[in-house]
Amino acid sequence: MIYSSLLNARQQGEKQLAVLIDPDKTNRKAIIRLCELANEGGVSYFLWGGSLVNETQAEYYLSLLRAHTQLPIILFPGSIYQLSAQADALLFLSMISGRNPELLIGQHVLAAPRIKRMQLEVIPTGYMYIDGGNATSVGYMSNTQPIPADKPEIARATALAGKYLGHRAIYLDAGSGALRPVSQAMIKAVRTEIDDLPLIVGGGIRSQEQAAAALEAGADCIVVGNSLEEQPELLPSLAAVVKGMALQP
Ligand code: 1GP
Repeated sequence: MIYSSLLNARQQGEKQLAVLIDPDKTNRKAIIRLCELANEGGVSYFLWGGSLVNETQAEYYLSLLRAHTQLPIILFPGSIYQLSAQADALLFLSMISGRNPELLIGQHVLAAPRIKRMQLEVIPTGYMYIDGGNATSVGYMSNTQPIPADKPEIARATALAGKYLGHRAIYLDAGSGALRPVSQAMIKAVRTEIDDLPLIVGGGIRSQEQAAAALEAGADCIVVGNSLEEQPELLPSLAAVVKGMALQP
């Protein structure tokens, strides 16, 4: 079970790296190359999802991923068209930073019977969009405003509400291609409120320093997409940072 592996890693002080494959931005060759690099070690999961992907593309790219890696695949869906039984688990995202009812409950009602039929492992996740200094697809597509980057107290209260609502994980996301990743102050503020819930952080992480900063502040799992799409060869160095952080007391 994927959720147990997130929890176990947290309990054992291990940090994790997830590679995001966004089918809107990638191609066959790039996916195969990322799989080769990820299979060498240091990657815990593939996250899979995008803004515009339809069902046909979803199945095609998931089969491709399945054929080239044994690593767990977690759906990070941008819409109900991105559900697939080929994945191992689903982040059942409720966009708790926003006030769009469709992304708090509406789409979930449409998705739930399909998810049940697919027998996917469901991980209820409080998803929080944090301002990363630029307009991103998530902001535009979700029709929501991000939490301002200099308001950790709002992020903190939102994460606490997410925990009380029963979410099993919190995802702080500056959005794919963010100019600035989520700050350490924001990550620390959220970490203090959510006890042992796994904290996933992504958006705009491009360097070893940024990866280390997020993990040091309290992220359990970082998600990297854009920078690996541009430069897949960065993967081993990012994986080394994640592994190194786990070894620290
Ligand atoms: C976006 O958190 C992910 O939802 C990853 O962001 O593509 O900027 O790495 P990047």
